[in-house]
Amino acid sequence: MEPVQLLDPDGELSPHPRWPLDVTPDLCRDLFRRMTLARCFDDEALALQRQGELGLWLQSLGQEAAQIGSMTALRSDDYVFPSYREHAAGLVRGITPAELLIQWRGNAGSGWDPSRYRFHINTLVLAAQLPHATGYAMGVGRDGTDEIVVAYFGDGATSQGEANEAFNWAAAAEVPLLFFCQNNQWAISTPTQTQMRAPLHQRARGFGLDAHLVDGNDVLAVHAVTSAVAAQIRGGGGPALIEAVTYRMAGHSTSDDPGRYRTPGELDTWKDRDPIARLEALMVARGWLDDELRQELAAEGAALAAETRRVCRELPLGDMRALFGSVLAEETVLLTTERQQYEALVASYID
Ligand SMILES: Cc1ncc(C[n+]2csc(CCOP(=O)(O)OP(=O)(O)O)c2C)c(N)n1
Ligand SMILES: [Mg+2]
Repeated sequence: MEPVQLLDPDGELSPHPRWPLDVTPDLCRDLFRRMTLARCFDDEALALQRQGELGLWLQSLGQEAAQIGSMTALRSDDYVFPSYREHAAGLVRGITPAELLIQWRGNAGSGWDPSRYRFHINTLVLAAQLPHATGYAMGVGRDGTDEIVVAYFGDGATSQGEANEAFNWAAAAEVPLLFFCQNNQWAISTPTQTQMRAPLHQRARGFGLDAHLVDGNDVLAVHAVTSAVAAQIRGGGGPALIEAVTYRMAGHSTSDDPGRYRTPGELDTWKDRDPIARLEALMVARGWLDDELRQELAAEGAALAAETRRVCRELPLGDMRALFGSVLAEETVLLTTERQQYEALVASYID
């Protein structure tokens, strides 16, 4: 099965009979702006980590189309469960740079109020958000509203039992849930092809999910497919899964060196399929991207980067002692020892 594609890597647009999309200058400009700004933010966060201002960063580089094409196809009250790489998706909901960064600076367990943005906190335990999302969607279904629930996860996460339990449970209970997999070809250093024998969209059908394969680096295809599938779920059509074929253009995290396992030339192949360059090629060919818009975007990107730097350095310190009391109802002997060691360490600081 070929992934749905509207825009080829050279920016050539071909309408798709099954997935119609009104490709207007405004839609393209909006998607291009969001993807460009998301990349500016991601670049700045990477620089901050390298300067010691963040403990860790997981880049969304290369996955902007998958995240932004899908998020912009949702309604603002649809509830989203991210994993941990969905910064571009979070920006679509208006989550601020400070809120997106604070967890990675180690100053808080999570950064934002999920109910305010209808965007759940990050889940770092792979696939744990999928049964959560299924249970949440079950509640939404029983409330009788027409909002839908969307859960983002990676290719590697689908090897977890919880992912497969959630697929089955969601299908059996017919909940209003869209599973959105960003298949970025890698789970740290494990390539997708050693992770599974049957492609995910095929496996999903075995669970009774309506499943689709889309070119995740084609923002227009992602937007068209997600819009149609979201409408189908909203109309009572039951849960569905979208597998977006994309590529993690950076390391897994800032602690990873992809040079140790990635084949030479692989990155170059995917650079030729860059989601932003592809939309840019279309817009240039149609006369939808002029110098004025480029300058406007460059200024907006520089301002976002400056704001990101400023707020990062000003993030308030969290009280890390809370970590010792927030998991177990009663403190164990081991936890007491560790808390006392931590308090002694903090007391030993000169400043
Ligand atoms: C249950 C669990 N096992 C292992 C890990 C360690 N781990 C963190 S990310 C990751 C790879 C995940 O790959 P994928 O789901 O494809 O997402 P990606 O990072 O590529 O976006 C692993 C193994 C974890 N966080 N949780
Ligand atoms: Mg992956």
